[in-house]
Amino acid sequence: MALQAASLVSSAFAVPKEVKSNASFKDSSLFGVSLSDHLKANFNSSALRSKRESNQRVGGVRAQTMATASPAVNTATPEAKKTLRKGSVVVTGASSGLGLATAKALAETGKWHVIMACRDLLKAERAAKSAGIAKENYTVMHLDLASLDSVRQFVDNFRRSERPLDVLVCNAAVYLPTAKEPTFTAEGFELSVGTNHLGHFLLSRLLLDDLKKFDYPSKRLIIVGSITGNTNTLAGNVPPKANLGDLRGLAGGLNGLNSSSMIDGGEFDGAKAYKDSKVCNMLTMQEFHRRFHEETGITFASLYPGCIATTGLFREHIPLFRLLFPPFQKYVTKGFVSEHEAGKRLAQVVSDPSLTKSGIYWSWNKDSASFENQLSQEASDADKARKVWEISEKLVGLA
Ligand code: LMG
Ligand code: NDP
Ligand code: PMR
Repeated sequence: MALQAASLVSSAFAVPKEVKSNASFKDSSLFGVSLSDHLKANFNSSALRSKRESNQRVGGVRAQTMATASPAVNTATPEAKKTLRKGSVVVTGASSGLGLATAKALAETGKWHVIMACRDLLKAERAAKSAGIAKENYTVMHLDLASLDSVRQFVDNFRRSERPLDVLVCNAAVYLPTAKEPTFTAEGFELSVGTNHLGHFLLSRLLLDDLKKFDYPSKRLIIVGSITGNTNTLAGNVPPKANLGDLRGLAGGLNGLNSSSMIDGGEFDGAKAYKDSKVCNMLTMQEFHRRFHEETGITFASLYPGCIATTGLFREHIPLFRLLFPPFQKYVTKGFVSEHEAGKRLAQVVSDPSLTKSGIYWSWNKDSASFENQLSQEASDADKARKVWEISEKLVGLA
């Protein structure tokens, strides 16, 4: 145990080569923060702030709250359309936590119509109401990421609604830290990786065509990542650590029958499966960037929004954990962030004109300034990203 803790501490405190020269000890190792990146991010955001006003579009889209409501594309001339209509953003898992806070933050600007893509329509509708999101600024549509049929159905429904797609936010996730045995999606994939990665993988692959179609000034595809999938941080070194290994379990379909339910082929571990799924999310974002950024101009991004220790993500954890985790993050690690603050951060990645750079994993400092963070070695391994992409294509029926 002592040995384990010691190795945990030493690897967590190792300073990444790239930031050695100008990052402080605390910046680079504890929270994965590089001071130089922080300064760069600050500079960029103030330099580009003046562009913001001219880039923001207001107006045109009709209010609706039903998935089946009539088309809402602005019928003005292409030029007018470019300058007049609201942005249209799909947020998965917008019925609670980060997704809901992001939907609220975007809706409140009056410049976005949020499509809340949720598995529980009633819960989503209630959540939107109690968060005070104005009716004309959101639409709830059904999406269960644990079923690939549901993902395809969502894409069909979305297309039939004839709404534009300007930004897609892959936010939904499940975390099953106390599960002793694996559970599975409709197609038989282990639930955490099946939902968090494979469901989103299919969704974003299908909706890429839709993103390409519309002429919004800044189109983005965002996949929420996390610090706990990054082993170059202290948080990422709390066992069990993320590790995709040689992907043998993923290649076998994660079905727990003729293959392991874990990506690396090991024994089922719910906390590890979640962290592995976040590594897949971050790898997928970079593979999208490599394959499609130049051709499409779409911005591909991931982020760590901070430790939002109060969300529903921890609903399956033991009550003692849920009680102690928020004060631990607030007062010990100081990594805590409120749902409101985290929602503003993700909303920034959706709409801030200073965050158009593609292929970036965004994080924030304590004063909530965004910076380009460094991913762990595994989460930035281009060869692994390609392999995860190719295997995932087969699993979801795209190849
Ligand atoms: C597994 O447990 C779970 O079994 C699994 O279900 C899943 O949740 C998984 O990764 C997720 O974790 C991991 C287990 C192993 O961790 C624990 O059991 C820790 C329980 C504590 C939970 C946190 C909330 C409660 C905190 C109590 C608040 C009191 C404050 C005490 C502060 C103590 C700080 C350490 O974890 C380990 O093996 C841990 C190994 C030993 C930990 C040593 C950590 C060394 C780090 C150095 C200290 C740095 C302190 C923080 C930085 C402060 C900087 C200002
Ligand atoms: P929540 O549990 O509050 O929100 C997760 C959302 O995902 C819920 O709306 C949930 O729906 C939805 N969801 C779960 N399964 C499915 C499914 N099969 N189909 C459709 N939607 C589904 O957690 P958070 O807000 O904390 O998590 C949001 C994102 O933030 C996740 O990607 C998580 O990994 C990430 N994150 C969170 C951190 C934190 O500290 N909380 C830190 C870093 C990253 P329902 O309401 O119906 O349950
Ligand atoms: Mg972690 C140093 C800072 C830090 C940060 C920013 C997080 C974030 N955590 C940190 C440190 C620690 N955590 C330490 C030192 C411990 C051992 C006491 C610790 C423990 C811990 C547990 C048991 N932490 C956790 C858990 C969870 O169950 C959460 C998890 O891993 O879910 C996959 C979690 C988290 N810690 C975080 C964040 C953001 C989480 C939520 C998980 C996520 O969404 O990635």
